Formats: sequence, structure tokens, C-alpha cells
Amino acid sequence: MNEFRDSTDLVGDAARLRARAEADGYLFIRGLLPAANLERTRLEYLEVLRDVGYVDAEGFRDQLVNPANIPDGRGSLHNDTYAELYLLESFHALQLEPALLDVMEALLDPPVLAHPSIISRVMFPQREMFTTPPHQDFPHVQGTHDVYTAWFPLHDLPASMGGLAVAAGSHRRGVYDYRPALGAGGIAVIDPLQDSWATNEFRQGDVLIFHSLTVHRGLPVTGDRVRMSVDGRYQSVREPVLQRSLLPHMGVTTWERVYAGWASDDLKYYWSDLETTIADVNDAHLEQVDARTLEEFENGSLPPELVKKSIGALERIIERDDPDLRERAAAALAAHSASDES
Ligand SMILES: O=C(O)CCC(=O)C(=O)O
Repeated sequence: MNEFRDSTDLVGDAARLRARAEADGYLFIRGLLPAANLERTRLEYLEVLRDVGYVDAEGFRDQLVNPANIPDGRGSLHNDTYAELYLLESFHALQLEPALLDVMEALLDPPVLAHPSIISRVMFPQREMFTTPPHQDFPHVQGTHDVYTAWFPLHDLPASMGGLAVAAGSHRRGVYDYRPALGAGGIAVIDPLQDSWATNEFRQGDVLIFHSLTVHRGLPVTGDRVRMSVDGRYQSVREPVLQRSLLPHMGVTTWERVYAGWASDDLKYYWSDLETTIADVNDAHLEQVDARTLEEFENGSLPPELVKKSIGALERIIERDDPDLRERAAAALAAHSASDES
């Protein structure tokens, strides 16, 4: 795999940052975020993870996993622990760091809206099956193509802790076709995009920024430590945005609960003075992946661990108005229930 092209020396030069992001679909910037602020969030995360037993009580500062408490069928946190992390004031402040906002203002038509729906990922080691599959953010984020994601680990990230890879230049070909997959997002780009993948080890404070059409994927966490990272998303206020991007990620909690314990009011509802236009959810990508799921279900190529998950896709097809697909989905479901009963 290639290394990222380093764009650290372009910081402060809006035109060159924009040109590089448009050419490659991503920017890798060393030391953009203050390491001390990341360290604070890292330790706050680890205290929560230690209290629920996911990391070792002694080695929690080293992010050492407690394998006995990691469920077999999971690559990441239960929602109740995620909801606890979501309360942390220092975590929400990270995506609003001035240096990061300056880069986003260089890439987008200001004023910039940082989606309040910030995302955090805690990835357990030795769970390769749940590694984030190759995908673009657009099918999830929607609203406008002109969204940039900032992805950064809370800590130094050696290769054994996984990380993120991008397919350089993949943002120029629209929305790709997908198949169902395990791991964050649940869908995988079918095109292998060989030879275009790039990644890097990170130091605390390094940031990867990529366009909503840039294909990216997680890398397996192979050691014995958890990987903890943040995704912030940014767009121009002038472009439409989905309502869910203004709410806590996946509805894990509410802003009232998030804000109840904060020391300062400064960042609460920071977007409320911005005039946003709410976009309708577009199901076109979901329909494509549902049809592909049906095809794989019918021809028996769906991996066993996805069969149960795919029932939802078949049920959605039955609710839609394509008579041919509906008939096939109903037949596939009937065959599945018959085989379950036998
Ligand atoms: O951190 C990860 O593994 C996945 C991040 C990502 O791709 C996303 O949130 O879109």
C-alpha cells in the first residue's frame, strides 16, 4: 500500500489546500490538532472503558483490551457505552478546533457547518471481520456531495492499531455500487480499486481529511490495544443537510442529556444560529444495495454471517413498488423460513 501524500506544508495556503484535496480526494496533515486536547479526551474515554471493563484496570492508560469482556460477535462498543462517551464535552470540542475549522473553510464555501452528529469509533483488536469496509460517506451523509470528513485517532497510531486507508482519486467517479458487509456502515464498495490505496501511521494530532465521495476503509486492529478515533463532518451552510446530521449520532442519546453535565455553555447548540436547509433522505443507494443483497441471497453467495442481517433488506424490498423485486424477495424469504424450520 502507498503512503499518504503529506499536505502539512500547505496549511495556511487555502488555494493549494483546495487544489490538493480536489486532485487526490484527501489531505493528510501532521500535527493539525493540539495533542494535549486529544490526550485529555483519550484519558476520559479510557476511564469510561475501564469502568465497563472493556480495557484492563491496570493497563487502561495503554489501551490494553480486556479480552474476557469483549463479546465474540462485536467489533465495537454497545450503544449504552457509546452513549456514555457521547456525553464528553472534550470530545465534542475536538471537531471545532480552530486549526481544523480553518482548513475546512479553505475547502468549502464558508460559513462552514460542522455536523453536530460527530462520530467516535472504539475498535476492539482481533476482530478483523468487523473492520470498516470500503465505502464513501455520501450514501450515509447525503445532503450534498461537498462534505469533508476529518478522521483522527485520539492517540499515536502504529500499524498494529489499524487505522484508515483511502483510495486516492476515487472521488471522481460518483457513487459506486455496493454490496452488503459487516463493519461500520454495513456496505462495501464492490470495485477493489487496486493500486490506489494509501495509508499511514499517525501521531497524536495528525488528521486525515477526505471528500464524501472518496472511498476509504478501516484496517484491522491486530495487536492487543483498542483503537479510538473521531470522525467530524463539514459542509457549507449554503448546502442542504439531513436532519439526522444535526442530532447525536445514531440517536444514541439526546442533546439535553449530552449537555446536562457540561462545564461551559459555549459550544452547546453551536449551529443553532446558522441558517441550514434540511434535505430529504434519499434511499437510492439503499435500494441498490438491497437489490444486490437479494441477488446474493438467491445465488447463495452471501457470507453466512450476513444472512440474518439481510432479512431486513428483503423486507424493505417487499415494502417498495417494484413488482419483480418484490416477488423475488418474497420467494427468498419464504425459502429462508422453510429452511429455518427444517
Ligand atoms: O474508523 C473507522 O473504522 C471508520 C471511519 C469511517 O469510515 C467513517 O466513519 O465513515
